Amino acid sequence: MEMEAKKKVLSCIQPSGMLTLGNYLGALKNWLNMQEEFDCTFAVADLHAITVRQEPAKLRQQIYSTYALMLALGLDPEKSTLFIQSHVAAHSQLAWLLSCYTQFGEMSRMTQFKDKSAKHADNVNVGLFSYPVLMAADILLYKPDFVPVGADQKQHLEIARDIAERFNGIYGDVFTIPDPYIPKIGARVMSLQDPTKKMSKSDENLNSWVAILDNPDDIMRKFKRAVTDSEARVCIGEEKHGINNLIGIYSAVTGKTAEQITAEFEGKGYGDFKLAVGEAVVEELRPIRERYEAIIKDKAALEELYRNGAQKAEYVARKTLSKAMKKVGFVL
Ligand code: ATP
Ligand code: LTN
Repeated sequence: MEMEAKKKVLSCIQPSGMLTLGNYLGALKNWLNMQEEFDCTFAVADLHAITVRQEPAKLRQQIYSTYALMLALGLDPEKSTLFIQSHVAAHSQLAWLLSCYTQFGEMSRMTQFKDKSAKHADNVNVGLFSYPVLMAADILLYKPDFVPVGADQKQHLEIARDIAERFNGIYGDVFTIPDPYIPKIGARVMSLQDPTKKMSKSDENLNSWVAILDNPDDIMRKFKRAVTDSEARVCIGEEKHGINNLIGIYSAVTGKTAEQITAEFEGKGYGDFKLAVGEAVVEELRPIRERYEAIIKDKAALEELYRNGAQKAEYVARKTLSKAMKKVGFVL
């Protein structure tokens, strides 16, 4: 019997600071789960990171660190293609092409642009505006079937699909139309201090987010201080944003359902529950942090891996870019 080709997956993550438990549960953990079943390509989206001003030395450090974290997580360069976005020029090249097939009006509706331009009012640059076009290029170059992301990226993925459909509508079958892959649990991890807001590494309140690389003491402290409510019953409730979030985190880490969690903590207080969530998170993240510390020390090995990864990615990306350019009428 002929082996069916594996379906393809692509995703990227920005090296824009310490990655959080939200990034982990919303995106990275799924990448790992998909690695065996799919043909996966994952990148550090460094080009996206400069849509907000970055300090050069810090950006460089974060690119290394994000790549090392992908390895520490268990992503395997033998099985998946792991690379750094700016190393494959086709991303910027296709982004330019696609920007000429994207309307100003549709970009203006992107909620992330509205949020980020309000937050960085002194630097509302054109890159921040056209960011979803570059993201569409990242995706379409690799013809993925699925793109695993957190819920906040859904709108960007829809635009990528619209752009691809428009382009295919004019020129024939160039791009695959990708489907989002958003986890049922963990797609939207909320701030521990204001659980109506998404957990974000750019939040100034350091108790509001847990970094994947935080040490166990810090993780426990942050969970102990997590905002809850006055009802003192561990169950999902419409107004129980803090507890809902902690149940979501505990469920994503342990695989238990909300009902099982409610049963487990029947008759116990929030104090016990917070400790249990903290401990589960500490144990989930411990091996990642330990592997990370070993990997980040060996820059030469890292460099070899990301160079090989870029070569593999380049091969695929070039083919798609050439096809798109030919269709448009460029002389190759
Ligand atoms: P910022 O918080 O600074 O706005 P970000 O963390 O949203 O940045 P990325 O680092 O690019 O931006 O996000 C990488 C992935 O993590 C995306 O797929 C995103 O959907 C997911 N993600 C980010 N925050 C959360 C969260 N709180 N819950 C679930 N998924 C998240
Ligand atoms: N915009 C995404 C990061 C990102 C991405 C991508 C995700 C850049 N390119 C391609 C999926 C596919 C973010 O901010 N989370």
